[in-house]
Amino acid sequence: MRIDILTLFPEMFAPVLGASILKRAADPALYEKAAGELTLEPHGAPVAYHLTDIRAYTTDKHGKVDDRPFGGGPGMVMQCQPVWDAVQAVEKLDPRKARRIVLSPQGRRLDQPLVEELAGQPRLLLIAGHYEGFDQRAIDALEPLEVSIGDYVLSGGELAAMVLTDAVVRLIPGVLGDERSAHHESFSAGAQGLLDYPHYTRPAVWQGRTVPEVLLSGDHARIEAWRKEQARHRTELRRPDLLPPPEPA
Ligand code: 9D3
Repeated sequence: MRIDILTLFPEMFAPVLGASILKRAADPALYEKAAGELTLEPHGAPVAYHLTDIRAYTTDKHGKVDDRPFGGGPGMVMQCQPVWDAVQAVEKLDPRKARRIVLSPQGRRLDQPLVEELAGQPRLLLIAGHYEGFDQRAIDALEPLEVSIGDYVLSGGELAAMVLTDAVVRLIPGVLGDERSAHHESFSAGAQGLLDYPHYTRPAVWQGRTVPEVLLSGDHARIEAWRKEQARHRTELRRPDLLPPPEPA
């Protein structure tokens, strides 16, 4: 998958795309043996990131990309021209049709089903805004999917673009070292399911706190039943909204 990110702050992305799973996903050295079984980008990794500074496309001689809102009010609005021209230029860099996504507080709330749908696309083009947002005519012309990551106020769309990228990239075949990790969660915890059960590791006693006896028993049927019970109990307490609705009487 190719992921294009259009932003006024490309430098915000380097530390996030350059660490851990997101870094590995774009590293061709890790996929030399897997070629043939996986869909790889031209450089030989499952994912290619391409960052674009929207300011590079402004025709304003002072590099301006925003202006005051018509009708008055606080803040600044991102102008149509730089965003539109940046999208046109970037889309030409690859023949694949990009799924255009604008990160916006007005967007569809990101959830695991949407993440899964996006993970199946060959190319995403993420547009992150800053200031009060985009001139509505840019949205109307681009016809993007608008996506929000939740009901709280961020100072821009950049962190939202990184959250979406992280959630999507870990689902792309070949990216997670242990294929069970992503698969497992659709059956137990995670999306549409239950919260996770509690985890423990060594030492067996820490500051006088012990590990539940069942986990040391070696009885895998009992362990599985205990974990299911814990997951259900936690979900009832913390996230009853995730449970299937009770049968009507
Ligand atoms: C007049 C109210 N404005 C400021 C409080 C609205 C506003 C404009 C721009 C609020 C936030 C932002 C910047 N946020 C995003 O671009 C954003 C976002 C978010 O704030 N929350 C959750 N998901 C997202 S996706 C993009």
